[in-house]
Amino acid sequence: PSALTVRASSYADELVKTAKTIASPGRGILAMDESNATCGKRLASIGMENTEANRQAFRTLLVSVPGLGEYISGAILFEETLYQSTVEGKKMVDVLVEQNIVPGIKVDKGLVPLAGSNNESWCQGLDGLASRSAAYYQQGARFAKWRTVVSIPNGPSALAVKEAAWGLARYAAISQDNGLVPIVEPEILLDGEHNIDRTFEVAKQVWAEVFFYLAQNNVLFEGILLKPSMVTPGAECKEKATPQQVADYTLSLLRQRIPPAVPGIMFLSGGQSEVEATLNLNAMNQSPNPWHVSFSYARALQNTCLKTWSGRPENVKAAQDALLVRAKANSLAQLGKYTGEGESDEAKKGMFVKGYVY
Ligand code: 5MM
Repeated sequence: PSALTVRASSYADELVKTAKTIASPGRGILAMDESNATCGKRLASIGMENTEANRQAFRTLLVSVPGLGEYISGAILFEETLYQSTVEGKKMVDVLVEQNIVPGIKVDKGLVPLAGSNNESWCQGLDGLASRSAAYYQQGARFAKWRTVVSIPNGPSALAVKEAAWGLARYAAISQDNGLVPIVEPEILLDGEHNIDRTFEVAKQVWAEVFFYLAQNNVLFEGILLKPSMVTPGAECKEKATPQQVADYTLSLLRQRIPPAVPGIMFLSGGQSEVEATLNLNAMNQSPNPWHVSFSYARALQNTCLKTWSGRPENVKAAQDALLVRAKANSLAQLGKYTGEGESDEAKKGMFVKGYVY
């Protein structure tokens, strides 16, 4: 069918409303959708075993931070957490909704090697996605996330970019058909020695294709959210960029590629330190933007919190305070009012790991 004859998702109004709620002033997304393997790595870093009980304990700590909803509008969950209860026996989803936080769900099935490419990967998960999405909606999820990656040192090959863009577009259409606002996340990995101009070129190519296929798949732009990487030099590039440079390049990319109909741009942190991610976001919000420019961080929100907790019940309160500090700092950065004063050394530590595979 031509774009003009395609029926709109019966959820269209709700999708627009959900996207606007998530992209509301002074708020952003807490990404806490680590798959079991990744969560295991996080727990191992504080000497804990990767058991369901330990994952439940950490996620209970995260969702029940008092006052979190003032700064956090959405939380992305892994499937296990969507169906899980807190240690106290309350549904995690209900705890979030009580705080005015919209529950979301990671729907991709992870990355695998892309045959015929230069050692690149593609993201699986389209088979059965419609029925899974319908079940997640029933369970209380109102938005979804699909993360695929593009590697600069390994190409990116035309094949890898096309596959990433097409996969994101099919996922977005299926999500909207089932009432879930899709977060579109083509992460351009930090790995490499390339400079910021090279990242800018690759990002322009990637976003051009993503929007080409989103349009071909009749995705409602008002009912999606984006999760881009900021435009930075490769992690091993000798020239570092200031927050002002990152903001200039990134906003220039967005202006050239992203229609203003898209309500929210929720950046990933990608291995930046907690403070770096906040400073860069703040720099991007020094003047008005056509979209809500905010955060959807995992490591850059959770790191100090996780280290402070270290698996000890007596540290839960301090760890929750640490998460609130980061959430508030990023909320201020969304409003362009973050000053960077009084940050801890832990929050200034970078988290990039070369060749990191989740
Ligand atoms: C939470 O981490 C997500 C990836 O988890 P798995 O690979 O284990 O499924 C990831 O998509 C994350 O949401 C984004 O990369 C943002 O996280 P960062 O740490 O880059 O802000």
